[in-house]
Amino acid sequence: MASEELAQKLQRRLQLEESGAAAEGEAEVVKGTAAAGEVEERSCLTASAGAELSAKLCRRQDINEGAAQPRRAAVFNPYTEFKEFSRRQIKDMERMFRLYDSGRDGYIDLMELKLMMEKLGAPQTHLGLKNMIKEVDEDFDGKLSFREFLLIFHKAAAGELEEDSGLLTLAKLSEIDVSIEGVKGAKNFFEAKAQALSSASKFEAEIKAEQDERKREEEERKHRRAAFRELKSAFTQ
Ligand SMILES: [Ca+2]
Ligand SMILES: [Ca+2]
Repeated sequence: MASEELAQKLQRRLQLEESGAAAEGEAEVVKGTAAAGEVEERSCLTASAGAELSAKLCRRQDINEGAAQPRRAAVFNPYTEFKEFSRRQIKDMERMFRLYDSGRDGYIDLMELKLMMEKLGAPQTHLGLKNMIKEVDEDFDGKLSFREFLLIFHKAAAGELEEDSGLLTLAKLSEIDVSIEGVKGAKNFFEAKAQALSSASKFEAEIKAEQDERKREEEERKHRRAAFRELKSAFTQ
């Protein structure tokens, strides 16, 4: 049966439905709740196996008439979603994303982000890394998709990131020249990068100090335990 013929039949049935008359021999048809997406405006019938077919026919008819909405693209298109960036910038971001997605699974996970920040010269604490991901993790899977990665630069360029946040540091240390706001006194990108590096080395020093502190505490504990053992043996003798 030609699809046109089917569509005509369906159209006729829809008319019957709309005018309140029951279609002949179609008593089992249930008027469904509005179908999601492209068919809902046409009050297509859904909710039964037969209805599924009619929804398909309905869409076919729409396509024939040129009235169908294109299906929402399942593939994320960075060029249309991040119009503020040039193609070159997005290419650069993609290159950077691929470079640090060493597992090549299309995501930058916590360990990969850790390595990235180390390579950029701004190592972060475990908590710092988690917070970086959390700030752009739209789907809450604990890792960065390419879209979420672009969000970092989007937020950086829009001045939506804290001055000393890990994400802003990442954006500034990347080789990608998006005009970044919120950098006090920085005349240009390269100056911003120099500033970020100096605050990164400050941060590195802080991490080092934290580690030294932990080492010192561990030493103290050892000493105390040794002293305690000595004291105990003195009493038990
Ligand atoms: Ca990965
Ligand atoms: Ca995610």
